[in-house]
Amino acid sequence: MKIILIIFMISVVSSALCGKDSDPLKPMKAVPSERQINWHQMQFYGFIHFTINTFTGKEWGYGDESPELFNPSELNAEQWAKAASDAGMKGLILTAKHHDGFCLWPTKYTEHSIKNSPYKKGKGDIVRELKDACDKYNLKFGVYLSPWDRNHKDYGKPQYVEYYRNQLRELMTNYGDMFEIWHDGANGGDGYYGGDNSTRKIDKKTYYGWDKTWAMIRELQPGAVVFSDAGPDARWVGNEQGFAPSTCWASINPEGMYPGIADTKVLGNGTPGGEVWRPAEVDVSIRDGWFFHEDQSPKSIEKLLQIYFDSVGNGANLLLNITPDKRGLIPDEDVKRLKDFGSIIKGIYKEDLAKGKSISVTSVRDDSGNFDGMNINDGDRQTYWSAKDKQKESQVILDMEDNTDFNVIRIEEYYPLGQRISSFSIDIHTEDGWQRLHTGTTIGVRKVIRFDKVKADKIRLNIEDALAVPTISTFEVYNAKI
Ligand code: FUL
Repeated sequence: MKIILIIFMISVVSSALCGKDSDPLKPMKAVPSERQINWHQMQFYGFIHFTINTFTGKEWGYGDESPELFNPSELNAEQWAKAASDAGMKGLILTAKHHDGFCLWPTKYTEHSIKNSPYKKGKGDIVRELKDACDKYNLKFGVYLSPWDRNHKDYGKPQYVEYYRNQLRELMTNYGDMFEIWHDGANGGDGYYGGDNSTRKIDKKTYYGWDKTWAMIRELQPGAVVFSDAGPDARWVGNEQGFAPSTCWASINPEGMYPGIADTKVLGNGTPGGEVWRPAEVDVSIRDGWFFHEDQSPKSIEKLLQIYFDSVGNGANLLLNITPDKRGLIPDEDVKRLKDFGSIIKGIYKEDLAKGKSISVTSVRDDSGNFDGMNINDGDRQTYWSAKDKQKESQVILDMEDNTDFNVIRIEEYYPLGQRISSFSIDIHTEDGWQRLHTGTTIGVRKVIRFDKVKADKIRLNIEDALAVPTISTFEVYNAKI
């Protein structure tokens, strides 16, 4: 009897100290991998489109351009990295080789490269220069290596696929850790092809042997997210205008999708309850073209902000392209635009007005403490609230105590357990009672919404429908100068 009593007391004391065992929440079928979670946290990074096209004024080089044309007079990769860092970007992806086949590093597999250009008398290596600059500015680094190669004589034959893999291996072995490898799905068919000047058709489903290539990437760069129209880690959002649709699921059913073959609507919206976690990345250029052209100018701050809310705000990652000019420098106007944009975005998140305010929820999953409402606004996006099992409709009410001005709300589901919410609304309590502020569909990894400034003393999140019992890891409120 004594022993039983002692055991009972120990268990009471330990549950008081550690919280009761909680009832584990069943994950959705599709959940992110660790590399995808790290990638989601980056949110915003940059693309650098720079190659022989910068000197010819083209967007797609034919593949017959002489390496002699590549001669940036003042190239400074640290200027690129600083501009990216000032913009708030967390990494840079470089076009190591675009469709024209010209390589920005001295690859041993072709003569069509920087080693036969006047740049640094053939001793240059822009992949190395940018990687070092990224290290200096604490940016992650990645490469774009175009599968389509309009220069290579063997394009369309099995030998070219070996060449492509050899180049990838070279890049992934000699330049340190990479956070993303970018496979473009574009292919126009015609090209120089070693002087053949022909049109070569390939079967996008089978030609490149993607499974083998991706297995090699996994082996050499296990932390790198592989991007293409069809993943396998991140998917193209289906447009180059700078937005993810407001309904954007991170999950998708992958059948029939290959790099260069995918339904753009599905790429945009994703698939509720889809089989695999394959989130969207929004790629868009700061200027009209992907490469620098004299007669173009950078997008306005208002346009960039709209792109930010329509991409990052809809749970996608934003890949904003910047265009070094013929000097090898990002034009002053763009540098300034990026810096201004970066400080505005940083300014939005200066003070979370919801943090630590009292919060009430319709139900809590259990009394372990692991799913409490206060996890939503404790300033930690890793802790979360969840309702009782099967309770898909729920409300969260945040008491702001006083009338408070705000114009931005940021919400996240606890997405390591999968994406659940399919319909929600937000109400505010003002002197005139409760009013509807916003209605939406998905939240997922992130929903950041902006609206004209309102004043309210309470904010209510109504979760109206979900695929499974919902989770919310953060609900943040900002009064931003935008
Ligand atoms: C497209 C390419 O054809 C463009 O030139 C650019 O590289 C863009 C990011 O992807 O598919």
